[in-house]
Amino acid sequence: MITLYGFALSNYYNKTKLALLEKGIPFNEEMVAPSQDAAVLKRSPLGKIPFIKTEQGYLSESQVILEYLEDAYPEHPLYPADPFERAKCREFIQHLELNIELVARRLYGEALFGSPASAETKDEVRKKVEAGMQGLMRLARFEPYALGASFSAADIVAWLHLGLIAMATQKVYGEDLVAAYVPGVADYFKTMESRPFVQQVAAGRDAAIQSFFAKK
Ligand SMILES: N[C@@H](CCC(=O)N[C@@H](CS)C(=O)NCC(=O)O)C(=O)O
Repeated sequence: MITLYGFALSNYYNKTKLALLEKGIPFNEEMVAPSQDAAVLKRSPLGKIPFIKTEQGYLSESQVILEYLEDAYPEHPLYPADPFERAKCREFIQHLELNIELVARRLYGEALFGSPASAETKDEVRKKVEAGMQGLMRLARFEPYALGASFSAADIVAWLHLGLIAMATQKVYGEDLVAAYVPGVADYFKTMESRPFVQQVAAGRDAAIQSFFAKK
C-alpha cells in the first residue's frame, strides 16, 4: 500500500492526494512537514513535501509521482490515450507549474504568513504571472475541463494551483490575476468542486488551514 507524506496545506500534497483518489489507488496519509532532518532528506532530496513510499522505495516531486501512478496503475487514466494529446496535457501542467505557480510562490509569504514581499519582487512577479496567465489561455479550453470535454491531470493541477494563485494575487495586489485572465474561472471551479474527490481534498485542505491558523 502506498503512503503519502506531507500536509494538506500544500497544493502539491493535495495534487498527489487527488490523483490517488481519482485513480482509486488505496493509500495511507502520514503527516510530515518540510524539513532538513536527515530522516526526511533521505526520502525527499531537498526535504520538500509531498513524497510517497512504494513497495520499491520513496519517490518525491509531485509530477514524477503522478506519472509513476499513471504507469503503475493504468486503471482510471488521468491522461488522454493519444500520445500527442498526452503531451499537450503535460505541456499545460509544466507551463502552469514552472511559469506561473513557481513564480507566484514568491507572494505566499506575504499572502499567507504575513511576511511582506518587496515592491521590486511584487512588480517582477506580477509581470511574469500576467505573461504566464496569457500563455495558459493559449493552451487552455475550460469547456468545461481545462483541456476540453474530459477530466484529466491538467484539472488536478489547474484547480489547486489557480485557486491558490487567485487568493495570493487578490491579497497582495488587491486584484485576482486568475479571474482577470480566465473569464470563466468561477464556473470552472464550480464544475471541479462538484466532483466528490475534489470535495474530499478541499475539506482536508480547509481543516488544515483552520488548525494551522488556530495555533498562531
Ligand atoms: N516541485 C515540487 C514542489 C513541492 C513544494 O514546493 N513543496 C512545498 C510545500 S507546498 C515544500 O515542501 N516547501 C518547503 C521547502 O521548499 O523547503 C513538487 O512538485 O513536489
